[in-house]
Amino acid sequence: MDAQVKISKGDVVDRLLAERKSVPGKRGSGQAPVNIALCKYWGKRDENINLPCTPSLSISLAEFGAKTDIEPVDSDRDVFILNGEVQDKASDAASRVVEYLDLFRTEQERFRVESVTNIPVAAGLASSASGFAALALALDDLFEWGLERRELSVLARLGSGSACRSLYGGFTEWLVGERSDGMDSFAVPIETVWEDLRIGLVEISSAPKAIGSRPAMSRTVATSQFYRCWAARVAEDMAEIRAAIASRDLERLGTASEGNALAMHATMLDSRPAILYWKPESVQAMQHVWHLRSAGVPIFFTMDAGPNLKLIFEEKHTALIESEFADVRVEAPFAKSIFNLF
Ligand code: 2P0
Repeated sequence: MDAQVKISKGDVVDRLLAERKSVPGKRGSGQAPVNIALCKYWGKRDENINLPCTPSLSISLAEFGAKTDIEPVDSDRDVFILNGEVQDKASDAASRVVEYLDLFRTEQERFRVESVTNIPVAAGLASSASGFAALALALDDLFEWGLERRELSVLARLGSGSACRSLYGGFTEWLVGERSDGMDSFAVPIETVWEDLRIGLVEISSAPKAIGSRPAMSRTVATSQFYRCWAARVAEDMAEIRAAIASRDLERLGTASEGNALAMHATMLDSRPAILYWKPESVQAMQHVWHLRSAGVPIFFTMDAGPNLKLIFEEKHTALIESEFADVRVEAPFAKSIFNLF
């Protein structure tokens, strides 16, 4: 494919839906889990259609996610209701939903989208990934496209990159792909079940971030010299994390995941101007993890584009972790079957 041709989201949708129905039914719904990256997505090779520079790998949380219902409305504008509240059409959340719906509708069609999330506001988890995955599923239901998961993963990716990983429970890998239209850049499930694995959510701050992950990623790619090492870092960490999952080796999983998160933040620190999401309490919590580890407790952390920590450990250390980290919320990613969140 000619790398010079600029592909739009509309082009991708046309390719995926060429032979599909374009008349909506009465109603559609979908639900999708939150995911936490163990090997991070940081940096796009195409900002138009959210194509990543590197592959990434995540774990979905069994109990947190979004459920979305959609129906056509006889109105001159869309309505987006989030957790029972109608969102102002100028808000970031509503405009992203409206822009996404524009990809699928005829000029006159308007929709009512009602989304409910059960993600605790204070848990420090992003909701856009589960939100766009649930919306892609709801649209598939509404239009009766009957798309495969990997095609839905491509559609979800157009809303938010990491949303492509929220189409599955458990471990998921987002394949980087090489095509300029991104048809080979979608997520696939990793079949391993690791029942004893636990994720601890440590909330440091729920204040709005100084810079969103989208512009932060873009600035890192444009200005960070350290970013030039990122692809090699990811290649090594992906191999480690895949092997650790296959053998259910916590030490190996935690070492590679924690190191990958720190390396991502290092690329941000080397950006001009520098980007630092950590608070003093984030550093304290990291040092506490290291202190516990030096005392023989196998516990690791990962961090995303924010100040909060996600702890990685096994079930047998739950009581200890709960006593060491006040207010930690412990999640069992394999506790329930997903897509049955509500
Ligand atoms: C991740 N993050 O892998 C990484 C780690 C944040 C840090 O994916 O612009 O909201 O919609 O593609 O997916 C956050 O970025 O960005 C993210 P867009 P997205 O989970």
